[in-house]
Amino acid sequence: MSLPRILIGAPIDSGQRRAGCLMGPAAYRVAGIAQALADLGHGVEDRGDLAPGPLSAIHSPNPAVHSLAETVAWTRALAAAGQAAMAAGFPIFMGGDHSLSLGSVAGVAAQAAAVGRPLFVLWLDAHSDFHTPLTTTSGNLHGTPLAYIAGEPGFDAFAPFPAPVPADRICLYGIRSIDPAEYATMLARQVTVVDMRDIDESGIVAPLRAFLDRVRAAGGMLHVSLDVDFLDPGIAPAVGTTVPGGITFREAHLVMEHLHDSGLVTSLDLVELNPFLDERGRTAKLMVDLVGSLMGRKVFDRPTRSFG
Ligand code: HAR
Ligand code: MN
Ligand code: MN
Ligand code: MN
Repeated sequence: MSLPRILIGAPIDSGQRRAGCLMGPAAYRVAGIAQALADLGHGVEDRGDLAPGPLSAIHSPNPAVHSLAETVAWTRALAAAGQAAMAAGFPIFMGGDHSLSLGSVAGVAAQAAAVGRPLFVLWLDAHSDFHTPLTTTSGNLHGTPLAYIAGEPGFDAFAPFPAPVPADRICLYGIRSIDPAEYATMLARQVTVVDMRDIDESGIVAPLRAFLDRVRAAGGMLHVSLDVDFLDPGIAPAVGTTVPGGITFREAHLVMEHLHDSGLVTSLDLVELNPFLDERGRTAKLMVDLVGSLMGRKVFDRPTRSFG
């Protein structure tokens, strides 16, 4: 039997300004995420929804930043729950906006360090989320988690990231919106960025396969962070920050199938779903279907088909 799939609800929406992401965990449950995993033969444990701890009075030197204390409190709660879940199985963090990953990946990274294995991060997103609290102009902390994960300075209000992930273990995929400050940092650090032009020119599989080969060669664990806006808005309208020209239905399932067959994925974030913006639950259902493909659903399995 595979590791139990551990569902962790994180109704966090302090990382941006549009209300609704806090309904995300409920929408995933209504869309049948637990049953979908059980149908694929996985044990499932739903640990319910987390809550942030008490808030402390903290302020950012950058006046644009909002809801810092809430986001710090959520990060602490998520890191603790994430590390515990990682020690017990395969955590699936159901957000919540993308500031969730400040905490989920902190917990996952702490546990990877505890077992002495290198952690890799695959960021499936329209956006690069590589701001720091000092460089963000929107003040929305959902645009910052990758910089925290990479160990960039500027996160003084947060606990130090437990085991920063070196740039060469981070791959951004599906990117089509980068702010100038993020661009400068990512260029300097040599993070792998697979943007939509790369995908149009190479196809959806080749750059993914190259990254997965690196994870495998290093004996790594792989955290996948799936932002709803990775997908094209035409198939996934329930997100506050849509960017045109996204990943198609077929490309998205193919990514998930390759991730499954690689056997490398050890934890997953589902972020930015805003059910208030959805159309009859179609985005929530699509996300659950994609989780199904990532967790082993096949249309037609045959031993000669090789992925990864
Ligand atoms: N870069 C922009 C900002 O910092 C947009 C960030 C939007 N992020 C997300 N997650 N929706 O990817 O405000
Ligand atoms: Mn809000
Ligand atoms: Mn994001
Ligand atoms: Mn995004």
